[in-house]
Amino acid sequence: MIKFYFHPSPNPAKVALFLEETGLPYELVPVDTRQGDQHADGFTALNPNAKVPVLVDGDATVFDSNAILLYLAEKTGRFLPPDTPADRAAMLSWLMFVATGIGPYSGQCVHFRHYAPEPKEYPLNRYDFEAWRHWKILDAHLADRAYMLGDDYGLVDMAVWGWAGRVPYILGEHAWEQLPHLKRLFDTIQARPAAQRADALKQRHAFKPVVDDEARKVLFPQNARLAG
Ligand SMILES: N[C@@H](CCC(=O)N[C@@H](CS)C(=O)NCC(=O)O)C(=O)O
Repeated sequence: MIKFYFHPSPNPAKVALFLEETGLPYELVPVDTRQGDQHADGFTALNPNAKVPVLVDGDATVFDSNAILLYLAEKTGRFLPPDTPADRAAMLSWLMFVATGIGPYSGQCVHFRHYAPEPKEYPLNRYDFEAWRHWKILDAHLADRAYMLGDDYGLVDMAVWGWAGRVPYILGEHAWEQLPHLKRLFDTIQARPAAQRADALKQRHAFKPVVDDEARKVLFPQNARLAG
């Protein structure tokens, strides 16, 4: 059976949604990143990048959330666009836009908005600007289509959903007012039973609820050099 290494955070959420949409049987393996589980030898043997999600399917090990989405879509033949060069090009472009733009800039924006010590005006200004710029590109793209690739819900929408749930935390509490098309997509996906089931996975394990000093040490180990 598929093993899904999970923490209730944006990148694993995308994969949780795909698994719940397809009904593929899987075993949930909690990785409490606030307790440092991602640095355990057994886990880094699966993902040398020490981050969730990871999927183990027989002798196949896949890490990086968008790679996992593509792997599962190709395995099941589900949630892929029509097999034409133009449709596949659009799918790859937007999937990689989420992987290399939305995710990393949103993650850094969260870091500087919520976790970094002062002075942070310069990095917050940069990452807030870049995160907004990426989210506004998605919003404009969604102005005249129901889903990321047109009329049909698919794996790119799932990749967007994983991060979209955190938009007010990433960009500020009134951010949705400036992203109406994205909000419409998010609400549409959020209403799906599979999204409710994916959200509920966090209740399957007593994940550490706070980012305290101990959690900061395992999440941001580079900061130890700055202390004292
Ligand atoms: N590019 C990776 C990024 C994965 C990632 O950043 N995962 C976060 C949770 S959303 C994590 O494991 N954080 C713990 C850490 O950085 O130590 C992906 O898309 O899967």
